[in-house]
Amino acid sequence: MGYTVEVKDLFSDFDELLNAAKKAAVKRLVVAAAGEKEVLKAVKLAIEEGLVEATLVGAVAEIKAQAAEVGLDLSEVELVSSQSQAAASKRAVKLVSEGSGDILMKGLVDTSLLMKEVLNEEYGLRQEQLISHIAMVEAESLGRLVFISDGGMNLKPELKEKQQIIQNAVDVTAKLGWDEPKVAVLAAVEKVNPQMPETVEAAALAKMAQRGQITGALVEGPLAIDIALSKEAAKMKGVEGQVAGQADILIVPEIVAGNILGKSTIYFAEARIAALIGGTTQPVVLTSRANTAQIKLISIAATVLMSE
Ligand code: COD
Repeated sequence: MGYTVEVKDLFSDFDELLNAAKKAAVKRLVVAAAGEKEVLKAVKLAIEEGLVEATLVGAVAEIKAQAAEVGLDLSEVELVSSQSQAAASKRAVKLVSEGSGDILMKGLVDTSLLMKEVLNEEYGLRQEQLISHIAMVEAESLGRLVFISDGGMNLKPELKEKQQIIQNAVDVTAKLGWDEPKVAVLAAVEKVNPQMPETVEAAALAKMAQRGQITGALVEGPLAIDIALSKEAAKMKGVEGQVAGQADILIVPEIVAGNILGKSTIYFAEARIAALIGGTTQPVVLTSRANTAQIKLISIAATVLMSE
């Protein structure tokens, strides 16, 4: 029951992405520390939409109590007992790495705790490469989805790590149907200025992409965010190129910039953000406690498409 995403502009918003995921084969979602209402509401929605079957790992009595409150029928759901957040994270990661699940989802557990399990050398979901956080932003003002990386995992990545952060984002968007995404490596200006080291790195990354050290994408930088997103701004500043004004992926210099950028889109522009992890052997849904069930559902939908 294969499903192939056909056109790049298929997902101009989250509803389109969700509709595409509904046509994909059903996946098994394993939730680490699942005893939380919004998480269980999202699982309920994902089951109802035909996206997933679920394995819920955590304190079973708590899961049952919360499930009853949100009306999640547990008769078709697998429950795995683990008392602590740490034990639930480990068990959930192991289930996915052993092939008893297709997608890992973060429940009521700290990101760092779950990520340490994901990174575990013995049973984690890591490959050789760096793993990274990718935020998927739906902003009505832009009329398209834009990805931001890495505003959630790698604290102060160096050049080599940024190369992998870009490649992970490109690989994730490729799985979602982007043919040759346009990547803007962000800085405050477009000219290389040795006093702004991120401009030097951005230029190096663009050159690395030209030389085949990053594949499957058009990479340009340094670009300020207005130039990356707005054709008018790019025109006014006389910045040409295939990425200016049309970036699909924004690469930020470090976690603080990415975190502030991502959260700003929500509070200044009423954007919706879903989060994923790139570079792992299996897709990981990384949601924040502030996310509604609907947004958690969108993250699940994206990972369902990624596992096709
Ligand atoms: N990709 C691959 N391997 C990694 C990565 C990575 N991103 N980070 C660490 N490793 C490997 C290291 O090479 C090492 O082998 C092992 O994992 C442990 O490395 P440490 O000790 O440097 O890493 P940790 O365990 O201290 O931290 C890794 C975290 C992902 C937990 C850490 O980077 C973190 O807490 N990031 C921020 C997460 C967060 O709070 N996000 C929320 C923001 S909204």
